[in-house]
Amino acid sequence: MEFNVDEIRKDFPILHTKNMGKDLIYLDSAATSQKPIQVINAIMEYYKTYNANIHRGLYDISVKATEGYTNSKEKVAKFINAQSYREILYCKNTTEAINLVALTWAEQNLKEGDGILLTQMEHHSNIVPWQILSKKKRLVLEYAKVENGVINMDDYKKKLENAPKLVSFTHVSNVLGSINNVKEMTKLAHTEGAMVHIDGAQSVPHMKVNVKDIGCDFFSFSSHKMLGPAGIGVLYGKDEILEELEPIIGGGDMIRSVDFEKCTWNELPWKFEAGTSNIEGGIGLGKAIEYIEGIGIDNIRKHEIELVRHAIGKLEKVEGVAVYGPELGKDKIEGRAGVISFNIHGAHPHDVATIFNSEGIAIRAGHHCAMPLVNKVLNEPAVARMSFYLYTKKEEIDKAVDTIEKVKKVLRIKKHR
Ligand code: 7TS
Repeated sequence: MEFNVDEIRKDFPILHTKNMGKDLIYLDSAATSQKPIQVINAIMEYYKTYNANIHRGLYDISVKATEGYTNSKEKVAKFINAQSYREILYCKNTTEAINLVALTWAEQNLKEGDGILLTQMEHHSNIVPWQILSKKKRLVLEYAKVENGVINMDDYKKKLENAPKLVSFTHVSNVLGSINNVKEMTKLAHTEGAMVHIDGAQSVPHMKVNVKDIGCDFFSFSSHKMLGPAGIGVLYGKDEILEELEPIIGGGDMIRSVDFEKCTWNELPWKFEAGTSNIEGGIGLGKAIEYIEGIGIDNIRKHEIELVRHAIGKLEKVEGVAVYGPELGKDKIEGRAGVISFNIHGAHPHDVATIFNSEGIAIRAGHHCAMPLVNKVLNEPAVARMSFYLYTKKEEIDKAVDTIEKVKKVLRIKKHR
């Protein structure tokens, strides 16, 4: 199918609304994506016509709801090339998915003195659960260095020599936009005998991800960043690993049988999903994947590469603007996702975002839940960030770049030397 951004935008009602009386320009898709009408309608249809609990009804609408929920797991499995939907655990979001790895596999397998290797570009959700666990079990946390916007692979290899038991890293940085070579990183970690978890919150929505090809043991992502509803996220885990793990939340649906003294677990993936599930979330996520597949994930990636090329080309010409991330240059664009963090010399990013808002433009400013990266590696208190998706237009980026001049004027920033 021909990729046509104007046609795509017709599916997103919010893109036709106003912000501060101006046409909304939404450049914060790394925080959360907008939702197409197909997803909104799928959720509405569920509530209007077949709302029922799943896995328990013998009546038609419950069977239909169960099918909708289970089918969505099959779609997720196919989308990331998992073996089967047994490997797809639903939870709240990427954060909860990572915590689930910490509270199950890591809790059940690590002991005092064991190491966990992360990188300096992680989101807090891939730092804090490990810090909590490390404190409890006296583990050793290390971070592979980030330099010039990318992971220093020599440092990564050196830290792997300390034989960490688990390595957990992001696929795409939500601040730098860098795309990590996760297949190579996984291979290296496995060679040293480590388990591998990958945070795919910023990759799965934007590029083809094949967990089997990558070879990782666990992989996490969120529905709300990939056109689906909030409140549902995915933890992929290899069947044989999940099979061995003990569940941590007990209750209805996750058991096969319960007696007064003991119980037995349900089969995967239900062993990890106690209680009534986020049914509308599953159905909405299934529809979001259908939508992405209709457009083609590779077409989305191509569109975003063009947007980044366009944005970098424009930003490079603006005086007094620092762009963070992997080295620039035309041949390097493909190593970047549609995330561009920047600062305007002499302007606090919060002022930048406020002035952008007055022009109808939504961007994010702050530490982007990656304080160690922003404060210690980039050495900034905060950065402003534009992020793109399939519905972003070059004209919107032009408007954003033009607004930088307005920021300079409003804040009376003198010519930068
Ligand atoms: N990992 C990465 C790389 C992320 O970018 C985010 C969210 C998360 C994990 C957590 O996802 P959640 O769905 O559990 O919240 N990132 C951002 C962001 O960049 N701006 O707002 C949320």
